[in-house]
Amino acid sequence: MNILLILAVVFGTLVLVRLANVAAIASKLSGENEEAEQESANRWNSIGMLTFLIVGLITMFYLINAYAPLMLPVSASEHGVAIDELMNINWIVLFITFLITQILLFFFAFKYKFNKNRRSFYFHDNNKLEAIWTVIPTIVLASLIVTGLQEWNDITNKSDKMEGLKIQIYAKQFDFTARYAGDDKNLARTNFRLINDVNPLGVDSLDKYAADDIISKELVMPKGAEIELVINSRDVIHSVYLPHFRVQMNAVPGMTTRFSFKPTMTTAEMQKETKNPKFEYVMLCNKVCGVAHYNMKMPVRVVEMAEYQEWLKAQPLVFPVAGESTAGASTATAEASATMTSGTN
Ligand SMILES: [Cu+2]
Repeated sequence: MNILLILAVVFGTLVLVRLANVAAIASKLSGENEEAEQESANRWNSIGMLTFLIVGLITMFYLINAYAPLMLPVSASEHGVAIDELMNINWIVLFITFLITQILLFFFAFKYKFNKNRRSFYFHDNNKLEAIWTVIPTIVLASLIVTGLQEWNDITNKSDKMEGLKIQIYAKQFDFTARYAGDDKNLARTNFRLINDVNPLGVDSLDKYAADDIISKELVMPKGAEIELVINSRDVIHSVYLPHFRVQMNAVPGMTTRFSFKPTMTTAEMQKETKNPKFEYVMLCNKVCGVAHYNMKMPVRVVEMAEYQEWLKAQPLVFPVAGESTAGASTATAEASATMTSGTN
């Protein structure tokens, strides 16, 4: 259907061009002078400019309206509200500038088409005019950049000194794994040399914080808590992208990146907000990292604190305690699994 439409437009245009050629030849044969012919061409060109402006503007407003439902819903994080505000200010400035320049461009092409009775006005330069169109955009752009940088510093400074709920996001081709710190609130150190089938993140079992670390294939966060994502990659550069929280940070092999934020709406609240009972948050990989990149994602849920505690208790430990499937590991068992791990390496 779309191809048919495109073909119709292409052939339609070709027919019009041929018709115009025929008309030009006909007028030449009938003895009309060249000047009249030029005038007619100018007139049609100027009408074309005006039509393009009007059709273009109508199409633009139509598309903005038609695709509005595909935009992200309100931000589900605290800093996201500020990012959205900044984004909106950018859009307003861009939109006003776009409208003024395009309307003037095409309207002037229509209004000031060649007129043999009009002489053009000549002036060499105008310093005042040049100063205006240099100074105003400079001030506007500089203030946009400065406010953006300030906002970014606020968001990332928090990451440096934050004492939040630490969750490691471990990316590899092609999935994410989350690790929670457990009761001791500290993530045990990891080493890629320790990675094997039973220890996919290479957690160092000799670390005193290792016993209660928990791994999960789903990112569950309590509403209202400061979350500190500790981000690592096993192979290539990935990106941790949580569009609904306005969070994005690269996962870089060989280094740790961080992002701190505070979720402000549970999944249930967002379902109400979007009037979509099937709404789910999602974490996506936002770097083209290989053949299955398109499918690299992780389900995300935000719940109330009590529900989060319940959920956390039910998750498997990185180093499961023999005869037990849930939390409550002791240091002794961590040491036992340490021996196991070093034995397998
Ligand atoms: Cu990826």
